[in-house]
Amino acid sequence: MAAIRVHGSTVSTAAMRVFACLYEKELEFEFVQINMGAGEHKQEPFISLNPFGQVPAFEDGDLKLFESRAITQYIAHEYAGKGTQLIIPESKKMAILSVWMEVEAHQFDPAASKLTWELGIKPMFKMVTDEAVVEENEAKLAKVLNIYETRLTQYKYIAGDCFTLADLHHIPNIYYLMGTRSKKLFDSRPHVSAWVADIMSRPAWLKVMAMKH
Ligand SMILES: N[C@@H](CCC(=O)N[C@@H](CS)C(=O)NCC(=O)O)C(=O)O
Repeated sequence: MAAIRVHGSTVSTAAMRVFACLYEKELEFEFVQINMGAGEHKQEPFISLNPFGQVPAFEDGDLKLFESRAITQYIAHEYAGKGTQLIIPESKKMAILSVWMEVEAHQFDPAASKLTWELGIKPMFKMVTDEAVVEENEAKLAKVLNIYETRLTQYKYIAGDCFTLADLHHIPNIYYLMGTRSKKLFDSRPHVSAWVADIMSRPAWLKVMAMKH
């Protein structure tokens, strides 16, 4: 049995965030598929791993975690010597990286997740898209991306000159949105568009994509 286990679904943006991190760090792991359609994430044994009943849940030996961004930060610290360096071992630079991880979680993700749901996931399950929600959240996301466009004229990546967790955390929602009409919000901003092309072509992300087939 592998020491690292991820319980989740390859449809879940939060689970994909963890898979991308594990592949960047070149770590082996076991994927335990949770059948969300059957509600397995709301029942035992899953809710012993995450009482909030959301995927992913994570185990590394005795350590049990949930919340995808807490999991990626654990992996990046615990396995600092392996694979891609996703954090910065200098406190001021790390503080800036933390700022942009918070920006992703509290500015980018709320709007991006709603658009992923309305335009990416709902059509997959033949559910009807709520146009008012799309309009409201495209406007919110556009404002966030204006700030990213300015930031990315100064730096190649969102937290500085290197690819870090702050970039990685964005990838799953951007993956869904690039297959929807919200793609235009990224394409119309040249520096955002170049950043998207760069982070979406990382070999670790291509391995996450391969898990879906
Ligand atoms: N903040 C959590 C969010 C987890 C989350 O929303 N997971 C979704 C799938 S992406 C889920 O399990 N949804 C089912 C539900 O909430 O019932 C994280 O980053 O891990």
